[in-house]
Amino acid sequence: MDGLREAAKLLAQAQRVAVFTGAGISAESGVPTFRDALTGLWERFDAQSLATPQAFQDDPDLVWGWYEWRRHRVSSVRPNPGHHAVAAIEAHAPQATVVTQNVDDLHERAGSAQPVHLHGSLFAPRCSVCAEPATLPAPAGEPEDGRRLTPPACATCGGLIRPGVVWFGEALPEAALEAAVRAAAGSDVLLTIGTSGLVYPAAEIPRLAARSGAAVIQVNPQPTPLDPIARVNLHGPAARCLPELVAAAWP
Ligand code: BV8
Ligand code: ZN
Repeated sequence: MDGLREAAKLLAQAQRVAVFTGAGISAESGVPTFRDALTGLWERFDAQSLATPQAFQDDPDLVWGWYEWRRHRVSSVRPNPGHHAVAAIEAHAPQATVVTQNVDDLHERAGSAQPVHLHGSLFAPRCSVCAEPATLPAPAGEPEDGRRLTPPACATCGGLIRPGVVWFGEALPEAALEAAVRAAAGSDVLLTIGTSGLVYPAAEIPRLAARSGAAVIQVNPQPTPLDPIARVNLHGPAARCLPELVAAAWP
């Protein structure tokens, strides 16, 4: 049976579905994936060194400028058919949980009710000193790629506002990680979509699902370290494969 038919059969029969997404699901909306996020000025920097507390401490204007550029980019694009297909899975499956590594809001804007954000969000800035949530001005004109921007000051304590994302070396939000582990361990099917499966502990999620007996279906144009644990590998772009999968599972 070809991959799509087998995946559709698994999905249609599943009672509890976990959907695990990475930057690849937002690629066709025009959001650069993590590894090629560094377009323009950012080519000189390695994302993994910019997405750290140290980088923010050393040069808050550079880091804040990068995140504000990314937030404006996300606000200026739209969810793609891949995001909408994930919302359709949530509507059809008896029980479904969306867990994302992405810090964009495209799942929400496509209709997913409460995606679990393992790595936080571009839209939840907070004070780097007292952790007070901060409100951000609606994106004005997109800061041109790579402009430095001075982070606003916290209204409560005057500390620097930081992006509400999880940086390398920072712990994931406990509640989010727990919800993701519960969803993976309890799933019959886990769909892993558009992730290189390289960053931990998030990358444990699909592996945990497989260990717990779930059938893992991977959607990615490239091979990844998750290939061996996938029951089905759909080698194609999410914006094409996911709508095809939903149409085949629930004709
Ligand atoms: C932590 C937010 C400890 C910020 C991100 C073992 C255990 C625990 C930790 C570690 C460990 N080993 C190493 C570590 C440290 C580190 C880590 O994993 N390093 C890696 C590089 C080895 N982990 C951490 O630091 C984590 N913290 O462990 O803290 C701790 C514990 C207690 C107390 C204190 C400390 C925190 C990691 C979180 C980092 N933050 N994002 C921001 O966005 O700026 S990570 C970021 O990169 C993403 O969120 C994502 O998780 C990760 C990888 O990105 P992907 O989403 O996979 O995207 P990528 O670009 O890599 O790939 C895109 C894929 O899409 C590709 O496969 C491509 O083929 C595919 N694709 C392209 N187009 C399409 C497509 N697919 C479908 N359709 C398409 N059209
Ligand atoms: Zn503060």
